Amino acid sequence: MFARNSCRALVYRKLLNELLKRNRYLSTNQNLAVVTASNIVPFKLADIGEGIKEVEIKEWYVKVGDHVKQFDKICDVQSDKANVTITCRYDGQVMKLYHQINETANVGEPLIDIQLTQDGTQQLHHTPIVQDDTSEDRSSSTSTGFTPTPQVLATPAVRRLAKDLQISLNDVQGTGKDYRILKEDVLNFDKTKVGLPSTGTTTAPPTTTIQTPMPIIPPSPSTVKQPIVQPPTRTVVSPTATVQTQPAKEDRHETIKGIKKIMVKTMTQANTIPHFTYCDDYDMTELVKLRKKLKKLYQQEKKTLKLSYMPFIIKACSLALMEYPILNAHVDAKCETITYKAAHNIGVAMDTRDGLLVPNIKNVQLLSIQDIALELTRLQQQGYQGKLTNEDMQGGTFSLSNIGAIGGTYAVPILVIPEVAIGALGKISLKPCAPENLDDSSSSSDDDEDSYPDVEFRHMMSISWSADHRVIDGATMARFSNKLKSYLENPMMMMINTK
Ligand code: CO6
Repeated sequence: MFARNSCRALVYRKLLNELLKRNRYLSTNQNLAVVTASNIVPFKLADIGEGIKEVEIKEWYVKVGDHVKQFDKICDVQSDKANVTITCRYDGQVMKLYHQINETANVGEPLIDIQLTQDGTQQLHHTPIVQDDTSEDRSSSTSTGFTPTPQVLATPAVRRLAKDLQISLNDVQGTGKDYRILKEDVLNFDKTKVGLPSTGTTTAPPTTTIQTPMPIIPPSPSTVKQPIVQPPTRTVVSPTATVQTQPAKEDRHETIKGIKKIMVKTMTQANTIPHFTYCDDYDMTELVKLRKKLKKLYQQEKKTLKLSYMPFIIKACSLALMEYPILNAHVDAKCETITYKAAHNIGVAMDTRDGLLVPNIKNVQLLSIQDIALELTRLQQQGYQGKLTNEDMQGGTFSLSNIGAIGGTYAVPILVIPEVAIGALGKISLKPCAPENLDDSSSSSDDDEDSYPDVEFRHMMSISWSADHRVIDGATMARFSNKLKSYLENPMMMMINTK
């Protein structure tokens, strides 16, 4: 018990340190110096990491004259890697917005001016961050700074809403900065709650209440229970596909910006790397049967888990990468060093509201297929809502693109540098195939058509690999692909090898 408490204390201390680091710009005297006589402080865009220097303003949640409190949403910005919601650090009144929608804001420069309330000034002087506790009274937590207990970040209004809806905030996954719970998180949770069966097992809250970014506490291995989440509703899919129903009357010019601009840069860069593509066909029939059975079992147990083929394929890749670590590597810009990555952070190309993004599932080598399914669903939901975070996007080590979810058979995927390999999955479809393992006596001669074996219909999937040919050779890619194929064609082998 004592050991568990001290372990918890360690985790909380790490968490608090991280929060302090993230908010360091607030605790410096620099900010105090800019408070004017009229109590107006410029609220600057903080460093959001990854060397991001500028962002685009996507949405304002405030206007001049609005009264704001700490943790209120200020605006959504689109960075190089993902969308980020910027939240307020002060209590006060908005005096000025520095940018229009779609304008570029620079890191370190003001987003808005806020006239601080008396309390706000005190907060600026005494407390770098406020962590809301579960009570409505915030002053108790501000006076002493941090309380080393797991806390949920949410504004009083959100807490009130949760209370009205009889929802425990500990059960809600926050999508705001530092996993703060926003109003829509509570509303979405409420909808999900209605859709979930009422049995205790499926609605069980997460065993940990710490809302923390992944790098501090990596995704939980299978020993940690996670709630069964609702799959995203397919009505919101195809975020980027615009269906043109009327012929256009004239040409239209569009500035390439945001994620599209990033795509121009990353794809052009990646395409300078000499790469080859290697394709093969996998027989997915056994996996199709297994998934069908598992889906039925989940249904019988009234559990809702979105179990597509991807979690199996992602896990199988990780198992195969154990034997071919060179494919889970990074190469530096000058191609002088190969770094064999310990974590299997498998990226999944996603067709999101904002375009093509590749968030990754962290530490797949430690996750069960169910863990992967849950994390993929979370990323997919975040992607559809335009809410993938930098954490979701950073640190990928190997990637997959399931273009077959939309259609198609073959594709030549482009590397996600500094990764060295990426696979594009085609559509799994029934195809006539010659039966395997024919013994010699039944094999046909070319001129004896009658002795051709009967064809069988099998669920086939084509896979196209691209690899960095500076460090990967075709034989390695082929051997890796064969290994992966053996797992997917005999999913039982996968189970045996899963730790
Ligand atoms: N074959 C057959 N059926 C499939 C496939 C394939 N390949 N993929 C998905 N599905 C099924 C899946 O099993 C679900 O079926 P049910 O469970 O029976 O409902 C259904 O289709 C919907 O799957 P969903 O797409 O929701 O989930 P999945 O986990 O398979 O994929 C995703 C998640 C995020 C990868 C996907 O939604 C997505 O965004 N795919 C598009 C990725 C993309 O745009 N890639 C292109 C990048 S550019 O690579 C590139 C080289 C160029 C072309």
